Amino acid sequence: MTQVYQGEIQFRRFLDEQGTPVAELPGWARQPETLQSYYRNMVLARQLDTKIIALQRTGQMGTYPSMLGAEAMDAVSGELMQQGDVLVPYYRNHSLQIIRGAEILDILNYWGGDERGSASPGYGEDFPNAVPIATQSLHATGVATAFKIRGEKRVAVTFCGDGATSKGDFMEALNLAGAWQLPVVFFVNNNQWAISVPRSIQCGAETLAQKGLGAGIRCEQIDGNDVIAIHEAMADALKHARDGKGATLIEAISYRLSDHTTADDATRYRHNDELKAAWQKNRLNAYRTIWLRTDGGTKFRNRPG
Ligand SMILES: Cc1ncc(C[n+]2csc(CCOP(=O)(O)OP(=O)(O)O)c2C)c(N)n1
Ligand SMILES: [Mg+2]
Repeated sequence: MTQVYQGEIQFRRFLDEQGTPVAELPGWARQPETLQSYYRNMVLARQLDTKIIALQRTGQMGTYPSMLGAEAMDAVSGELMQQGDVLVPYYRNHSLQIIRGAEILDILNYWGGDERGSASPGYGEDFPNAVPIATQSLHATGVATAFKIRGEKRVAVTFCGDGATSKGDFMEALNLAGAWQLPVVFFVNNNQWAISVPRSIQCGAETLAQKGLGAGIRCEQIDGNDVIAIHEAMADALKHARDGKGATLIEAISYRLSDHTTADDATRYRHNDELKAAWQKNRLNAYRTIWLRTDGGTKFRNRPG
């Protein structure tokens, strides 16, 4: 027999759990400005999340999906996407929507049950939240098809969860993106749970990233808590799409540190030990220690250590 194809998936990571470099850092990561903007975005996301959950618990807000543990992906993606790009979000991208121009009030309105929260001018051409799982993957390919036909150097960026990658819509979207070389980035927040279904039993593949291999598109796995890895992966994916080379699938390994939504109680189906271990991997505190030094983060050594 002749081997006709062999694929591999790379995992990108620059910082360990304490925020110490484990690989050569890119040049930009030695300047404090970009890192500080990521840190600021993450802190704002966490504060808003805490506030909204408090509002929900006191009867002033509807059912709400927390961003806890997903802050880094939004923080970086929101800075790297251009204004003319189109975000096709899922229901855990509130912070990304705010970075791209939505008002906090829009987010509060939407999750408070007022659909006008999806219609404010702050969203520009970005799409409203998709609560039906994985439908937005196909919408993003539609947007990317329009960009391609018009010859515009714009990119559609869409997010979904690990569970969404089990749906036909997601696989169809990947297939079309590969067949037509569409300028789209599929960003999968693999937070290990689809409500009460763990990642381990929802898909037989070793990685979710490798679903891109079958569609003929670029794909990689990254540490979803590592802002530098997210930056590098997203910047490469956006450039690839803008250069007319087609789509990328990024699988970011994270953990849903919250209940699925405020209507859920995760203590009924997952062990506390797992949650505790996941908190150790969340770097927000490690980033704070590094970036709040007076030198603004320049103490990062540009070598593994
Ligand atoms: C088409 C469809 N089926 C079922 C649901 C119910 N549902 C809401 S969230 C969810 C799990 C999604 O998990 P995942 O894709 O991993 O995203 P996460 O919530 O973990 O970020 C399901 C099944 C839905 N919203 N839409
Ligand atoms: Mg999930």
